[in-house]
Amino acid sequence: MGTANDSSKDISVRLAEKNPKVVFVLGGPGSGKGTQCEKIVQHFGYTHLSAGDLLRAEKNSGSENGIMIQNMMNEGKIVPSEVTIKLLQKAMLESGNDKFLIDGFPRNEENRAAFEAVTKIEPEFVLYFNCSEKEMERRILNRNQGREDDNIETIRKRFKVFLESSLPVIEYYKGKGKVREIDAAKPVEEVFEEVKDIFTPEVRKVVGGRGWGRGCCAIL
Ligand code: UP5
Ligand code: MG
Repeated sequence: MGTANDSSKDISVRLAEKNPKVVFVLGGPGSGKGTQCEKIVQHFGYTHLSAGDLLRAEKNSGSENGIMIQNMMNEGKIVPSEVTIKLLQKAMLESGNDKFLIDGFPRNEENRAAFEAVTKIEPEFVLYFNCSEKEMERRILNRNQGREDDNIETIRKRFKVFLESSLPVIEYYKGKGKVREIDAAKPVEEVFEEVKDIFTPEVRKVVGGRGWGRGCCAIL
């Protein structure tokens, strides 16, 4: 008879068979992760998985973890890795796609190590939206989507957790040469211009460009 362990192993094995391509999309609260992911999906055929959205859906489904998730999110705290990783794995398996933008995860060192240990997936790269707290706060307070954690008290806690726990994850990937950093304080379309460059393969940039100029020689 299968145990809980067997079934979590099973999901990891089935996911590994898909050999998914993963990009982690990181940045502070309100830096524009969700906004840019929507645009990447339209242009580059990825599936967008926001860890925060998956947790909110889990909370609303009345699951046994619902109250715990709600309490942690309202305090800006990081939900245990086990819960988030299961939701991400399930969403990846259920999707017909094999290219994923994982938005807002991993948020701390433990998230990162657990995801790697459980799924054996290494991200292709990490997209990091760098933005000032002042601008992020302004955006969140203007958002008006009824998110319970979009109040000034929780926003401050989210910023603190980002600085203390999430930035070290970005530093870790910087050390591996995997971070693609974007100035996210600019208007949405300008940010996306930079994002597009990162997702466009060198060869397509050259062929699709204005001609066979210097860019072409640089890659030959
Ligand atoms: N906007 C976007 N880009 C703009 C631009 N360039 N110029 C001007 N305005 C811009 O954008 C925020 C707002 O700004 C929007 O109104 C947008 O129109 C505007 P959005 O794209 O939503 O930013 P995003 O970075 O996605 O902000 P979000 O608030 O979703 O980020 P968080 O990281 O805070 O939220 P998330 O949903 O990822 O997590 C919420 C909580 O869930 C966490 O605090 C934590 O408690 C929990 N959580 C976990 O525990 N574990 C996880 O793995 C994930 C989440
Ligand atoms: Mg978001």
